[in-house]
Amino acid sequence: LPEVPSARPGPTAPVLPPCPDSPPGLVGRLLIEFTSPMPLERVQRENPGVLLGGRYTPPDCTPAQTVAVIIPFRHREHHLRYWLHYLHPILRRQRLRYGVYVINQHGEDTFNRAKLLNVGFLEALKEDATYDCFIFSDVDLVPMDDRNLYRCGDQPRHFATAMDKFGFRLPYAGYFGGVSGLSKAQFLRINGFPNEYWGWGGEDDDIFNRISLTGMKISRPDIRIGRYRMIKHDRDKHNEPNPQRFTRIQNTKQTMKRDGIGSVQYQVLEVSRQPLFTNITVDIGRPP
Ligand code: UDH
Repeated sequence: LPEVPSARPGPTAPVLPPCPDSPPGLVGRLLIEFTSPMPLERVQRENPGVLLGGRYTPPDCTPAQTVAVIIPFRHREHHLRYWLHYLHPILRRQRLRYGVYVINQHGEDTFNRAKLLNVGFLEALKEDATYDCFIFSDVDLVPMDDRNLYRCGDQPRHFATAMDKFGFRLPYAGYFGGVSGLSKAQFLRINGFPNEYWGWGGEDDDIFNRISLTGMKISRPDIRIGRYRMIKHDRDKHNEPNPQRFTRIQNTKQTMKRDGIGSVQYQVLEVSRQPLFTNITVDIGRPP
């Protein structure tokens, strides 16, 4: 029989071993504080291995997943600098192949966190179709332990299980806010996130409902590992508590079929590749 030619990489492309399940070199508990100023130049200097647009690939192993980290954003430059300062080294130690996407809501209309996250999912995939894991993180949340691995698993994951502002425990059993992660397949299975939560609150509970209604179960790190520091801030302008949230979360079962990743409408105004992240400025419209 003729020998079947195998696709061998050339001598310049060494085959790296798979990245280990438990990365060596993690440090565990971390000291996180937000007092000293954090110039972006310093963060850039400290992260020379991060490529334009906030992309990183481990030099010494082949990761099982490609992770898009999606941050909903408007007017929080100061928080973003701390986030980048703390997270890039953590994600690097976790041996992730990843990219960071800041989804910046254009204009001053009411903020819409979940819709921005939908935009992030689609736009990250447009840039790199190999993303198969999506981590959605608020800009003001920094993990206090690098054993809290930013990866996807066989169920949707909630990472922020023990935030300082909630006394280092879950505020309620169904809490899915702050930092969460879904594989591409899990995200599509729930039709993504709702687009109709304008203003603060409820969208994370709607996402929790979507997950339960499709028969999935949330996975979480132990509260000793899932600890987070939140950067203290006042309520933002144009993100007032949404009075509709209580009735909306009663109706997820009906609304999730028509409202989600399949129906999101927006217009990208600018994509800019910064040294430590990709900024996507987007017009997502305004509440009806
Ligand atoms: N976000 C922005 N800009 C905004 C509003 C929200 O970037 O104007 C993003 C940001 O990633 C933030 C996330 O959306 O982390 C969640 O919004 P939030 O931080 O306002 O929500 P949280 O529940 O705080 O953390 C609510 C207001 C608390 C006021 C407390 C006063 N002591």
